[in-house]
Amino acid sequence: LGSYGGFFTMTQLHNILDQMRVLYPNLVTAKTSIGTTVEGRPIYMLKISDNPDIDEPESELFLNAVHHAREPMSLSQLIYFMWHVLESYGTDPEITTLLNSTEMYIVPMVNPDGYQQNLNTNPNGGGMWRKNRKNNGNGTFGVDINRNYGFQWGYDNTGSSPTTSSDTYRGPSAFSEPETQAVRNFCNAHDFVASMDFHSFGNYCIYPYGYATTNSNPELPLFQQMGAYLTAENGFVYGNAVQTVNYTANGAGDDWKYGEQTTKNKIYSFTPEVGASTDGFYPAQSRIIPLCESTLQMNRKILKLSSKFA
Ligand code: 0X9
Ligand code: ZN
Repeated sequence: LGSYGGFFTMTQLHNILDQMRVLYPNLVTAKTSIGTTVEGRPIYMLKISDNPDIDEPESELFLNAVHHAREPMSLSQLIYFMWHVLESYGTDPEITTLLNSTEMYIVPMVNPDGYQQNLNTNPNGGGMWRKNRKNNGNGTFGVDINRNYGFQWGYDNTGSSPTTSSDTYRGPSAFSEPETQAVRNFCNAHDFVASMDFHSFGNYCIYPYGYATTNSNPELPLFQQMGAYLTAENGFVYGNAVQTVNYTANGAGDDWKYGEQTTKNKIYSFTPEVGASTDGFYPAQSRIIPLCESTLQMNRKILKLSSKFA
């Protein structure tokens, strides 16, 4: 547990990522930056696999967290899962086989500027900043980077806001933000078959599309099957984004990962919302480990699922 109400400070996160490499140099790369934020922070990525420093012809999985600054539980459970995988290699036959046959790419914190903003204002947790820290030039700050992706961006002018002060401000144009550009470029440079973008809260596991009430996902039955499989242990409510959370959202990362890349390498993308509604954005310290446990089997399963795709 970290010292930010039980969550990780930025320094603690960086130390953990470095420590993973020190302890498991044969399973994890050193942290590398995939882009630089508005305020100049690196967006770190680690790869976990056997022979991590070599690009092997294996199925690729992409996991990321903290698009939204006030959702630190999404980070904690991802770090927990990373340790689990690293510690299990060589003793747990399933994890061993999976790491031998897949490559996991992990961006634990897409929005470090927003996260640091909450750390600055509420050093014991509780800060409610959501967006990045773009200076909108009119006295307001922040773009919701989960409304800034270039798939049906701004669709119908609902499900994201053109108003700069809004918590769901979509930005001046699709991919206007360095954080979404970094994720886009990273995905385009890889061949991911599946992805999870962790958020909180609600104990959901949702999938595309979220931009419109009329769902045009051509593979809904397959997603339904995968959703049932992924959530069999934790009982998260799974389903299409709009029906599950009951609002439309356009320019979200999950829609882009699946929709925009259908002609190239379609990514089966999921958005888990970690934590019960009673947990809120900053669960009590005693809840952090149980919530990390709540996603463990689901996270193992997305790894297993990605190994099934060539
Ligand atoms: O609204 C969001 O960005 C996510 N929920 S949150 O409370 N963490 O902000 C859900 C996004 C789900 N995906 C789509 N609607 N496409
Ligand atoms: Zn979120």
